[in-house]
Amino acid sequence: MSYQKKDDNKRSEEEIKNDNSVNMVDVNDNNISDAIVNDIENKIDMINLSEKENAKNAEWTEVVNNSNDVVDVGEVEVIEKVEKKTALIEVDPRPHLNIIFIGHVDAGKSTACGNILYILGYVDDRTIEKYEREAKEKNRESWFLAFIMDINEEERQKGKTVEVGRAHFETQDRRFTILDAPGHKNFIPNMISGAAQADIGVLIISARKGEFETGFERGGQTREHTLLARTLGINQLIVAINKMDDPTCNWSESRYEDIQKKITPYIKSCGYNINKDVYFVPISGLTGQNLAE
Ligand SMILES: Nc1nc2c(ncn2[C@@H]2O[C@H](COP(=O)(O)OP(=O)(O)OP(=O)(O)O)[C@@H](O)[C@H]2O)c(=O)[nH]1
Ligand SMILES: [Mg+2]
Repeated sequence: MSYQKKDDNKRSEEEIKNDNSVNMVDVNDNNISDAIVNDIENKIDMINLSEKENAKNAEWTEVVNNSNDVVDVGEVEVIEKVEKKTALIEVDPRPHLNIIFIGHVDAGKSTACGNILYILGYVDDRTIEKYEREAKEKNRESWFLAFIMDINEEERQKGKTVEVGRAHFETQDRRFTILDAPGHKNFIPNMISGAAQADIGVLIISARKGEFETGFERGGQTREHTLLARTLGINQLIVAINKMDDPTCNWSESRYEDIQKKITPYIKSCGYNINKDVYFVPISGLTGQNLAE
């Protein structure tokens, strides 16, 4: 590109000095005019370059949008993870509830939890038969359903839950996680950590002769667990009066009512509204009556 000084040679120096359109540069100075020309040329080149880059970027975006092949592996993984997460949220919109089973040692919490899973079809017959054999070998025949929840050797050997057991089940419109707390007073810290995660509590009380009395009236864990549950934010309580099949009570209405009458004032004193937040039910965790409903 060249710069033409047209007709300037015909004008007097005075004229040229007074001409504002050319005053900004000394038109006689070839070096300066060349610098300006170069500068303009550079600017044009830069504009062309950025236009080219923009076009290239647009092309690239189009390719990325149309094909996964050009996205690197790391990006693909991130996209897949996000898609999976979104899919999970979309696939299962049912609400989820954590239910904790609490109560005095040997009240039948693990048996009830295990039997719920069995009744709902989460445990097959072969596994149950295996647990029956194992329980027999350990002289704990009646504990075979508890073995569904009590999975470590120490728990099975002693017939006592130590760690909070966890299991999942679902119904048509809800998903549940059951938490099986230990009843023994030595494991209260574990019970607390389980109860702190729970939305609803199931207080299991044994109706067997002597067991209700030990668990409630003689300093058992029934009271402590109820108070802890309330303190830890469990606002709804199902009180399941268990072992109703046992020969010492044999589904006796008077035994059920007697236990209900004795325990109600204590539950109230923990802060529960008996009519609104508490639901009583007679059950047998072992035979499964009133369990899954
Ligand atoms: N007859 C009868 N026995 C039951 C019932 N539920 C539990 N048992 C028995 O009670 C004993 C203790 O049962 P578990 O389920 O281990 O009791 P738990 O409340 O989990 O005990 P911890 O975990 O030690 O607090 C076992 O021998 C069970 O067979 C029941 O509904 N009827
Ligand atoms: Mg247990």
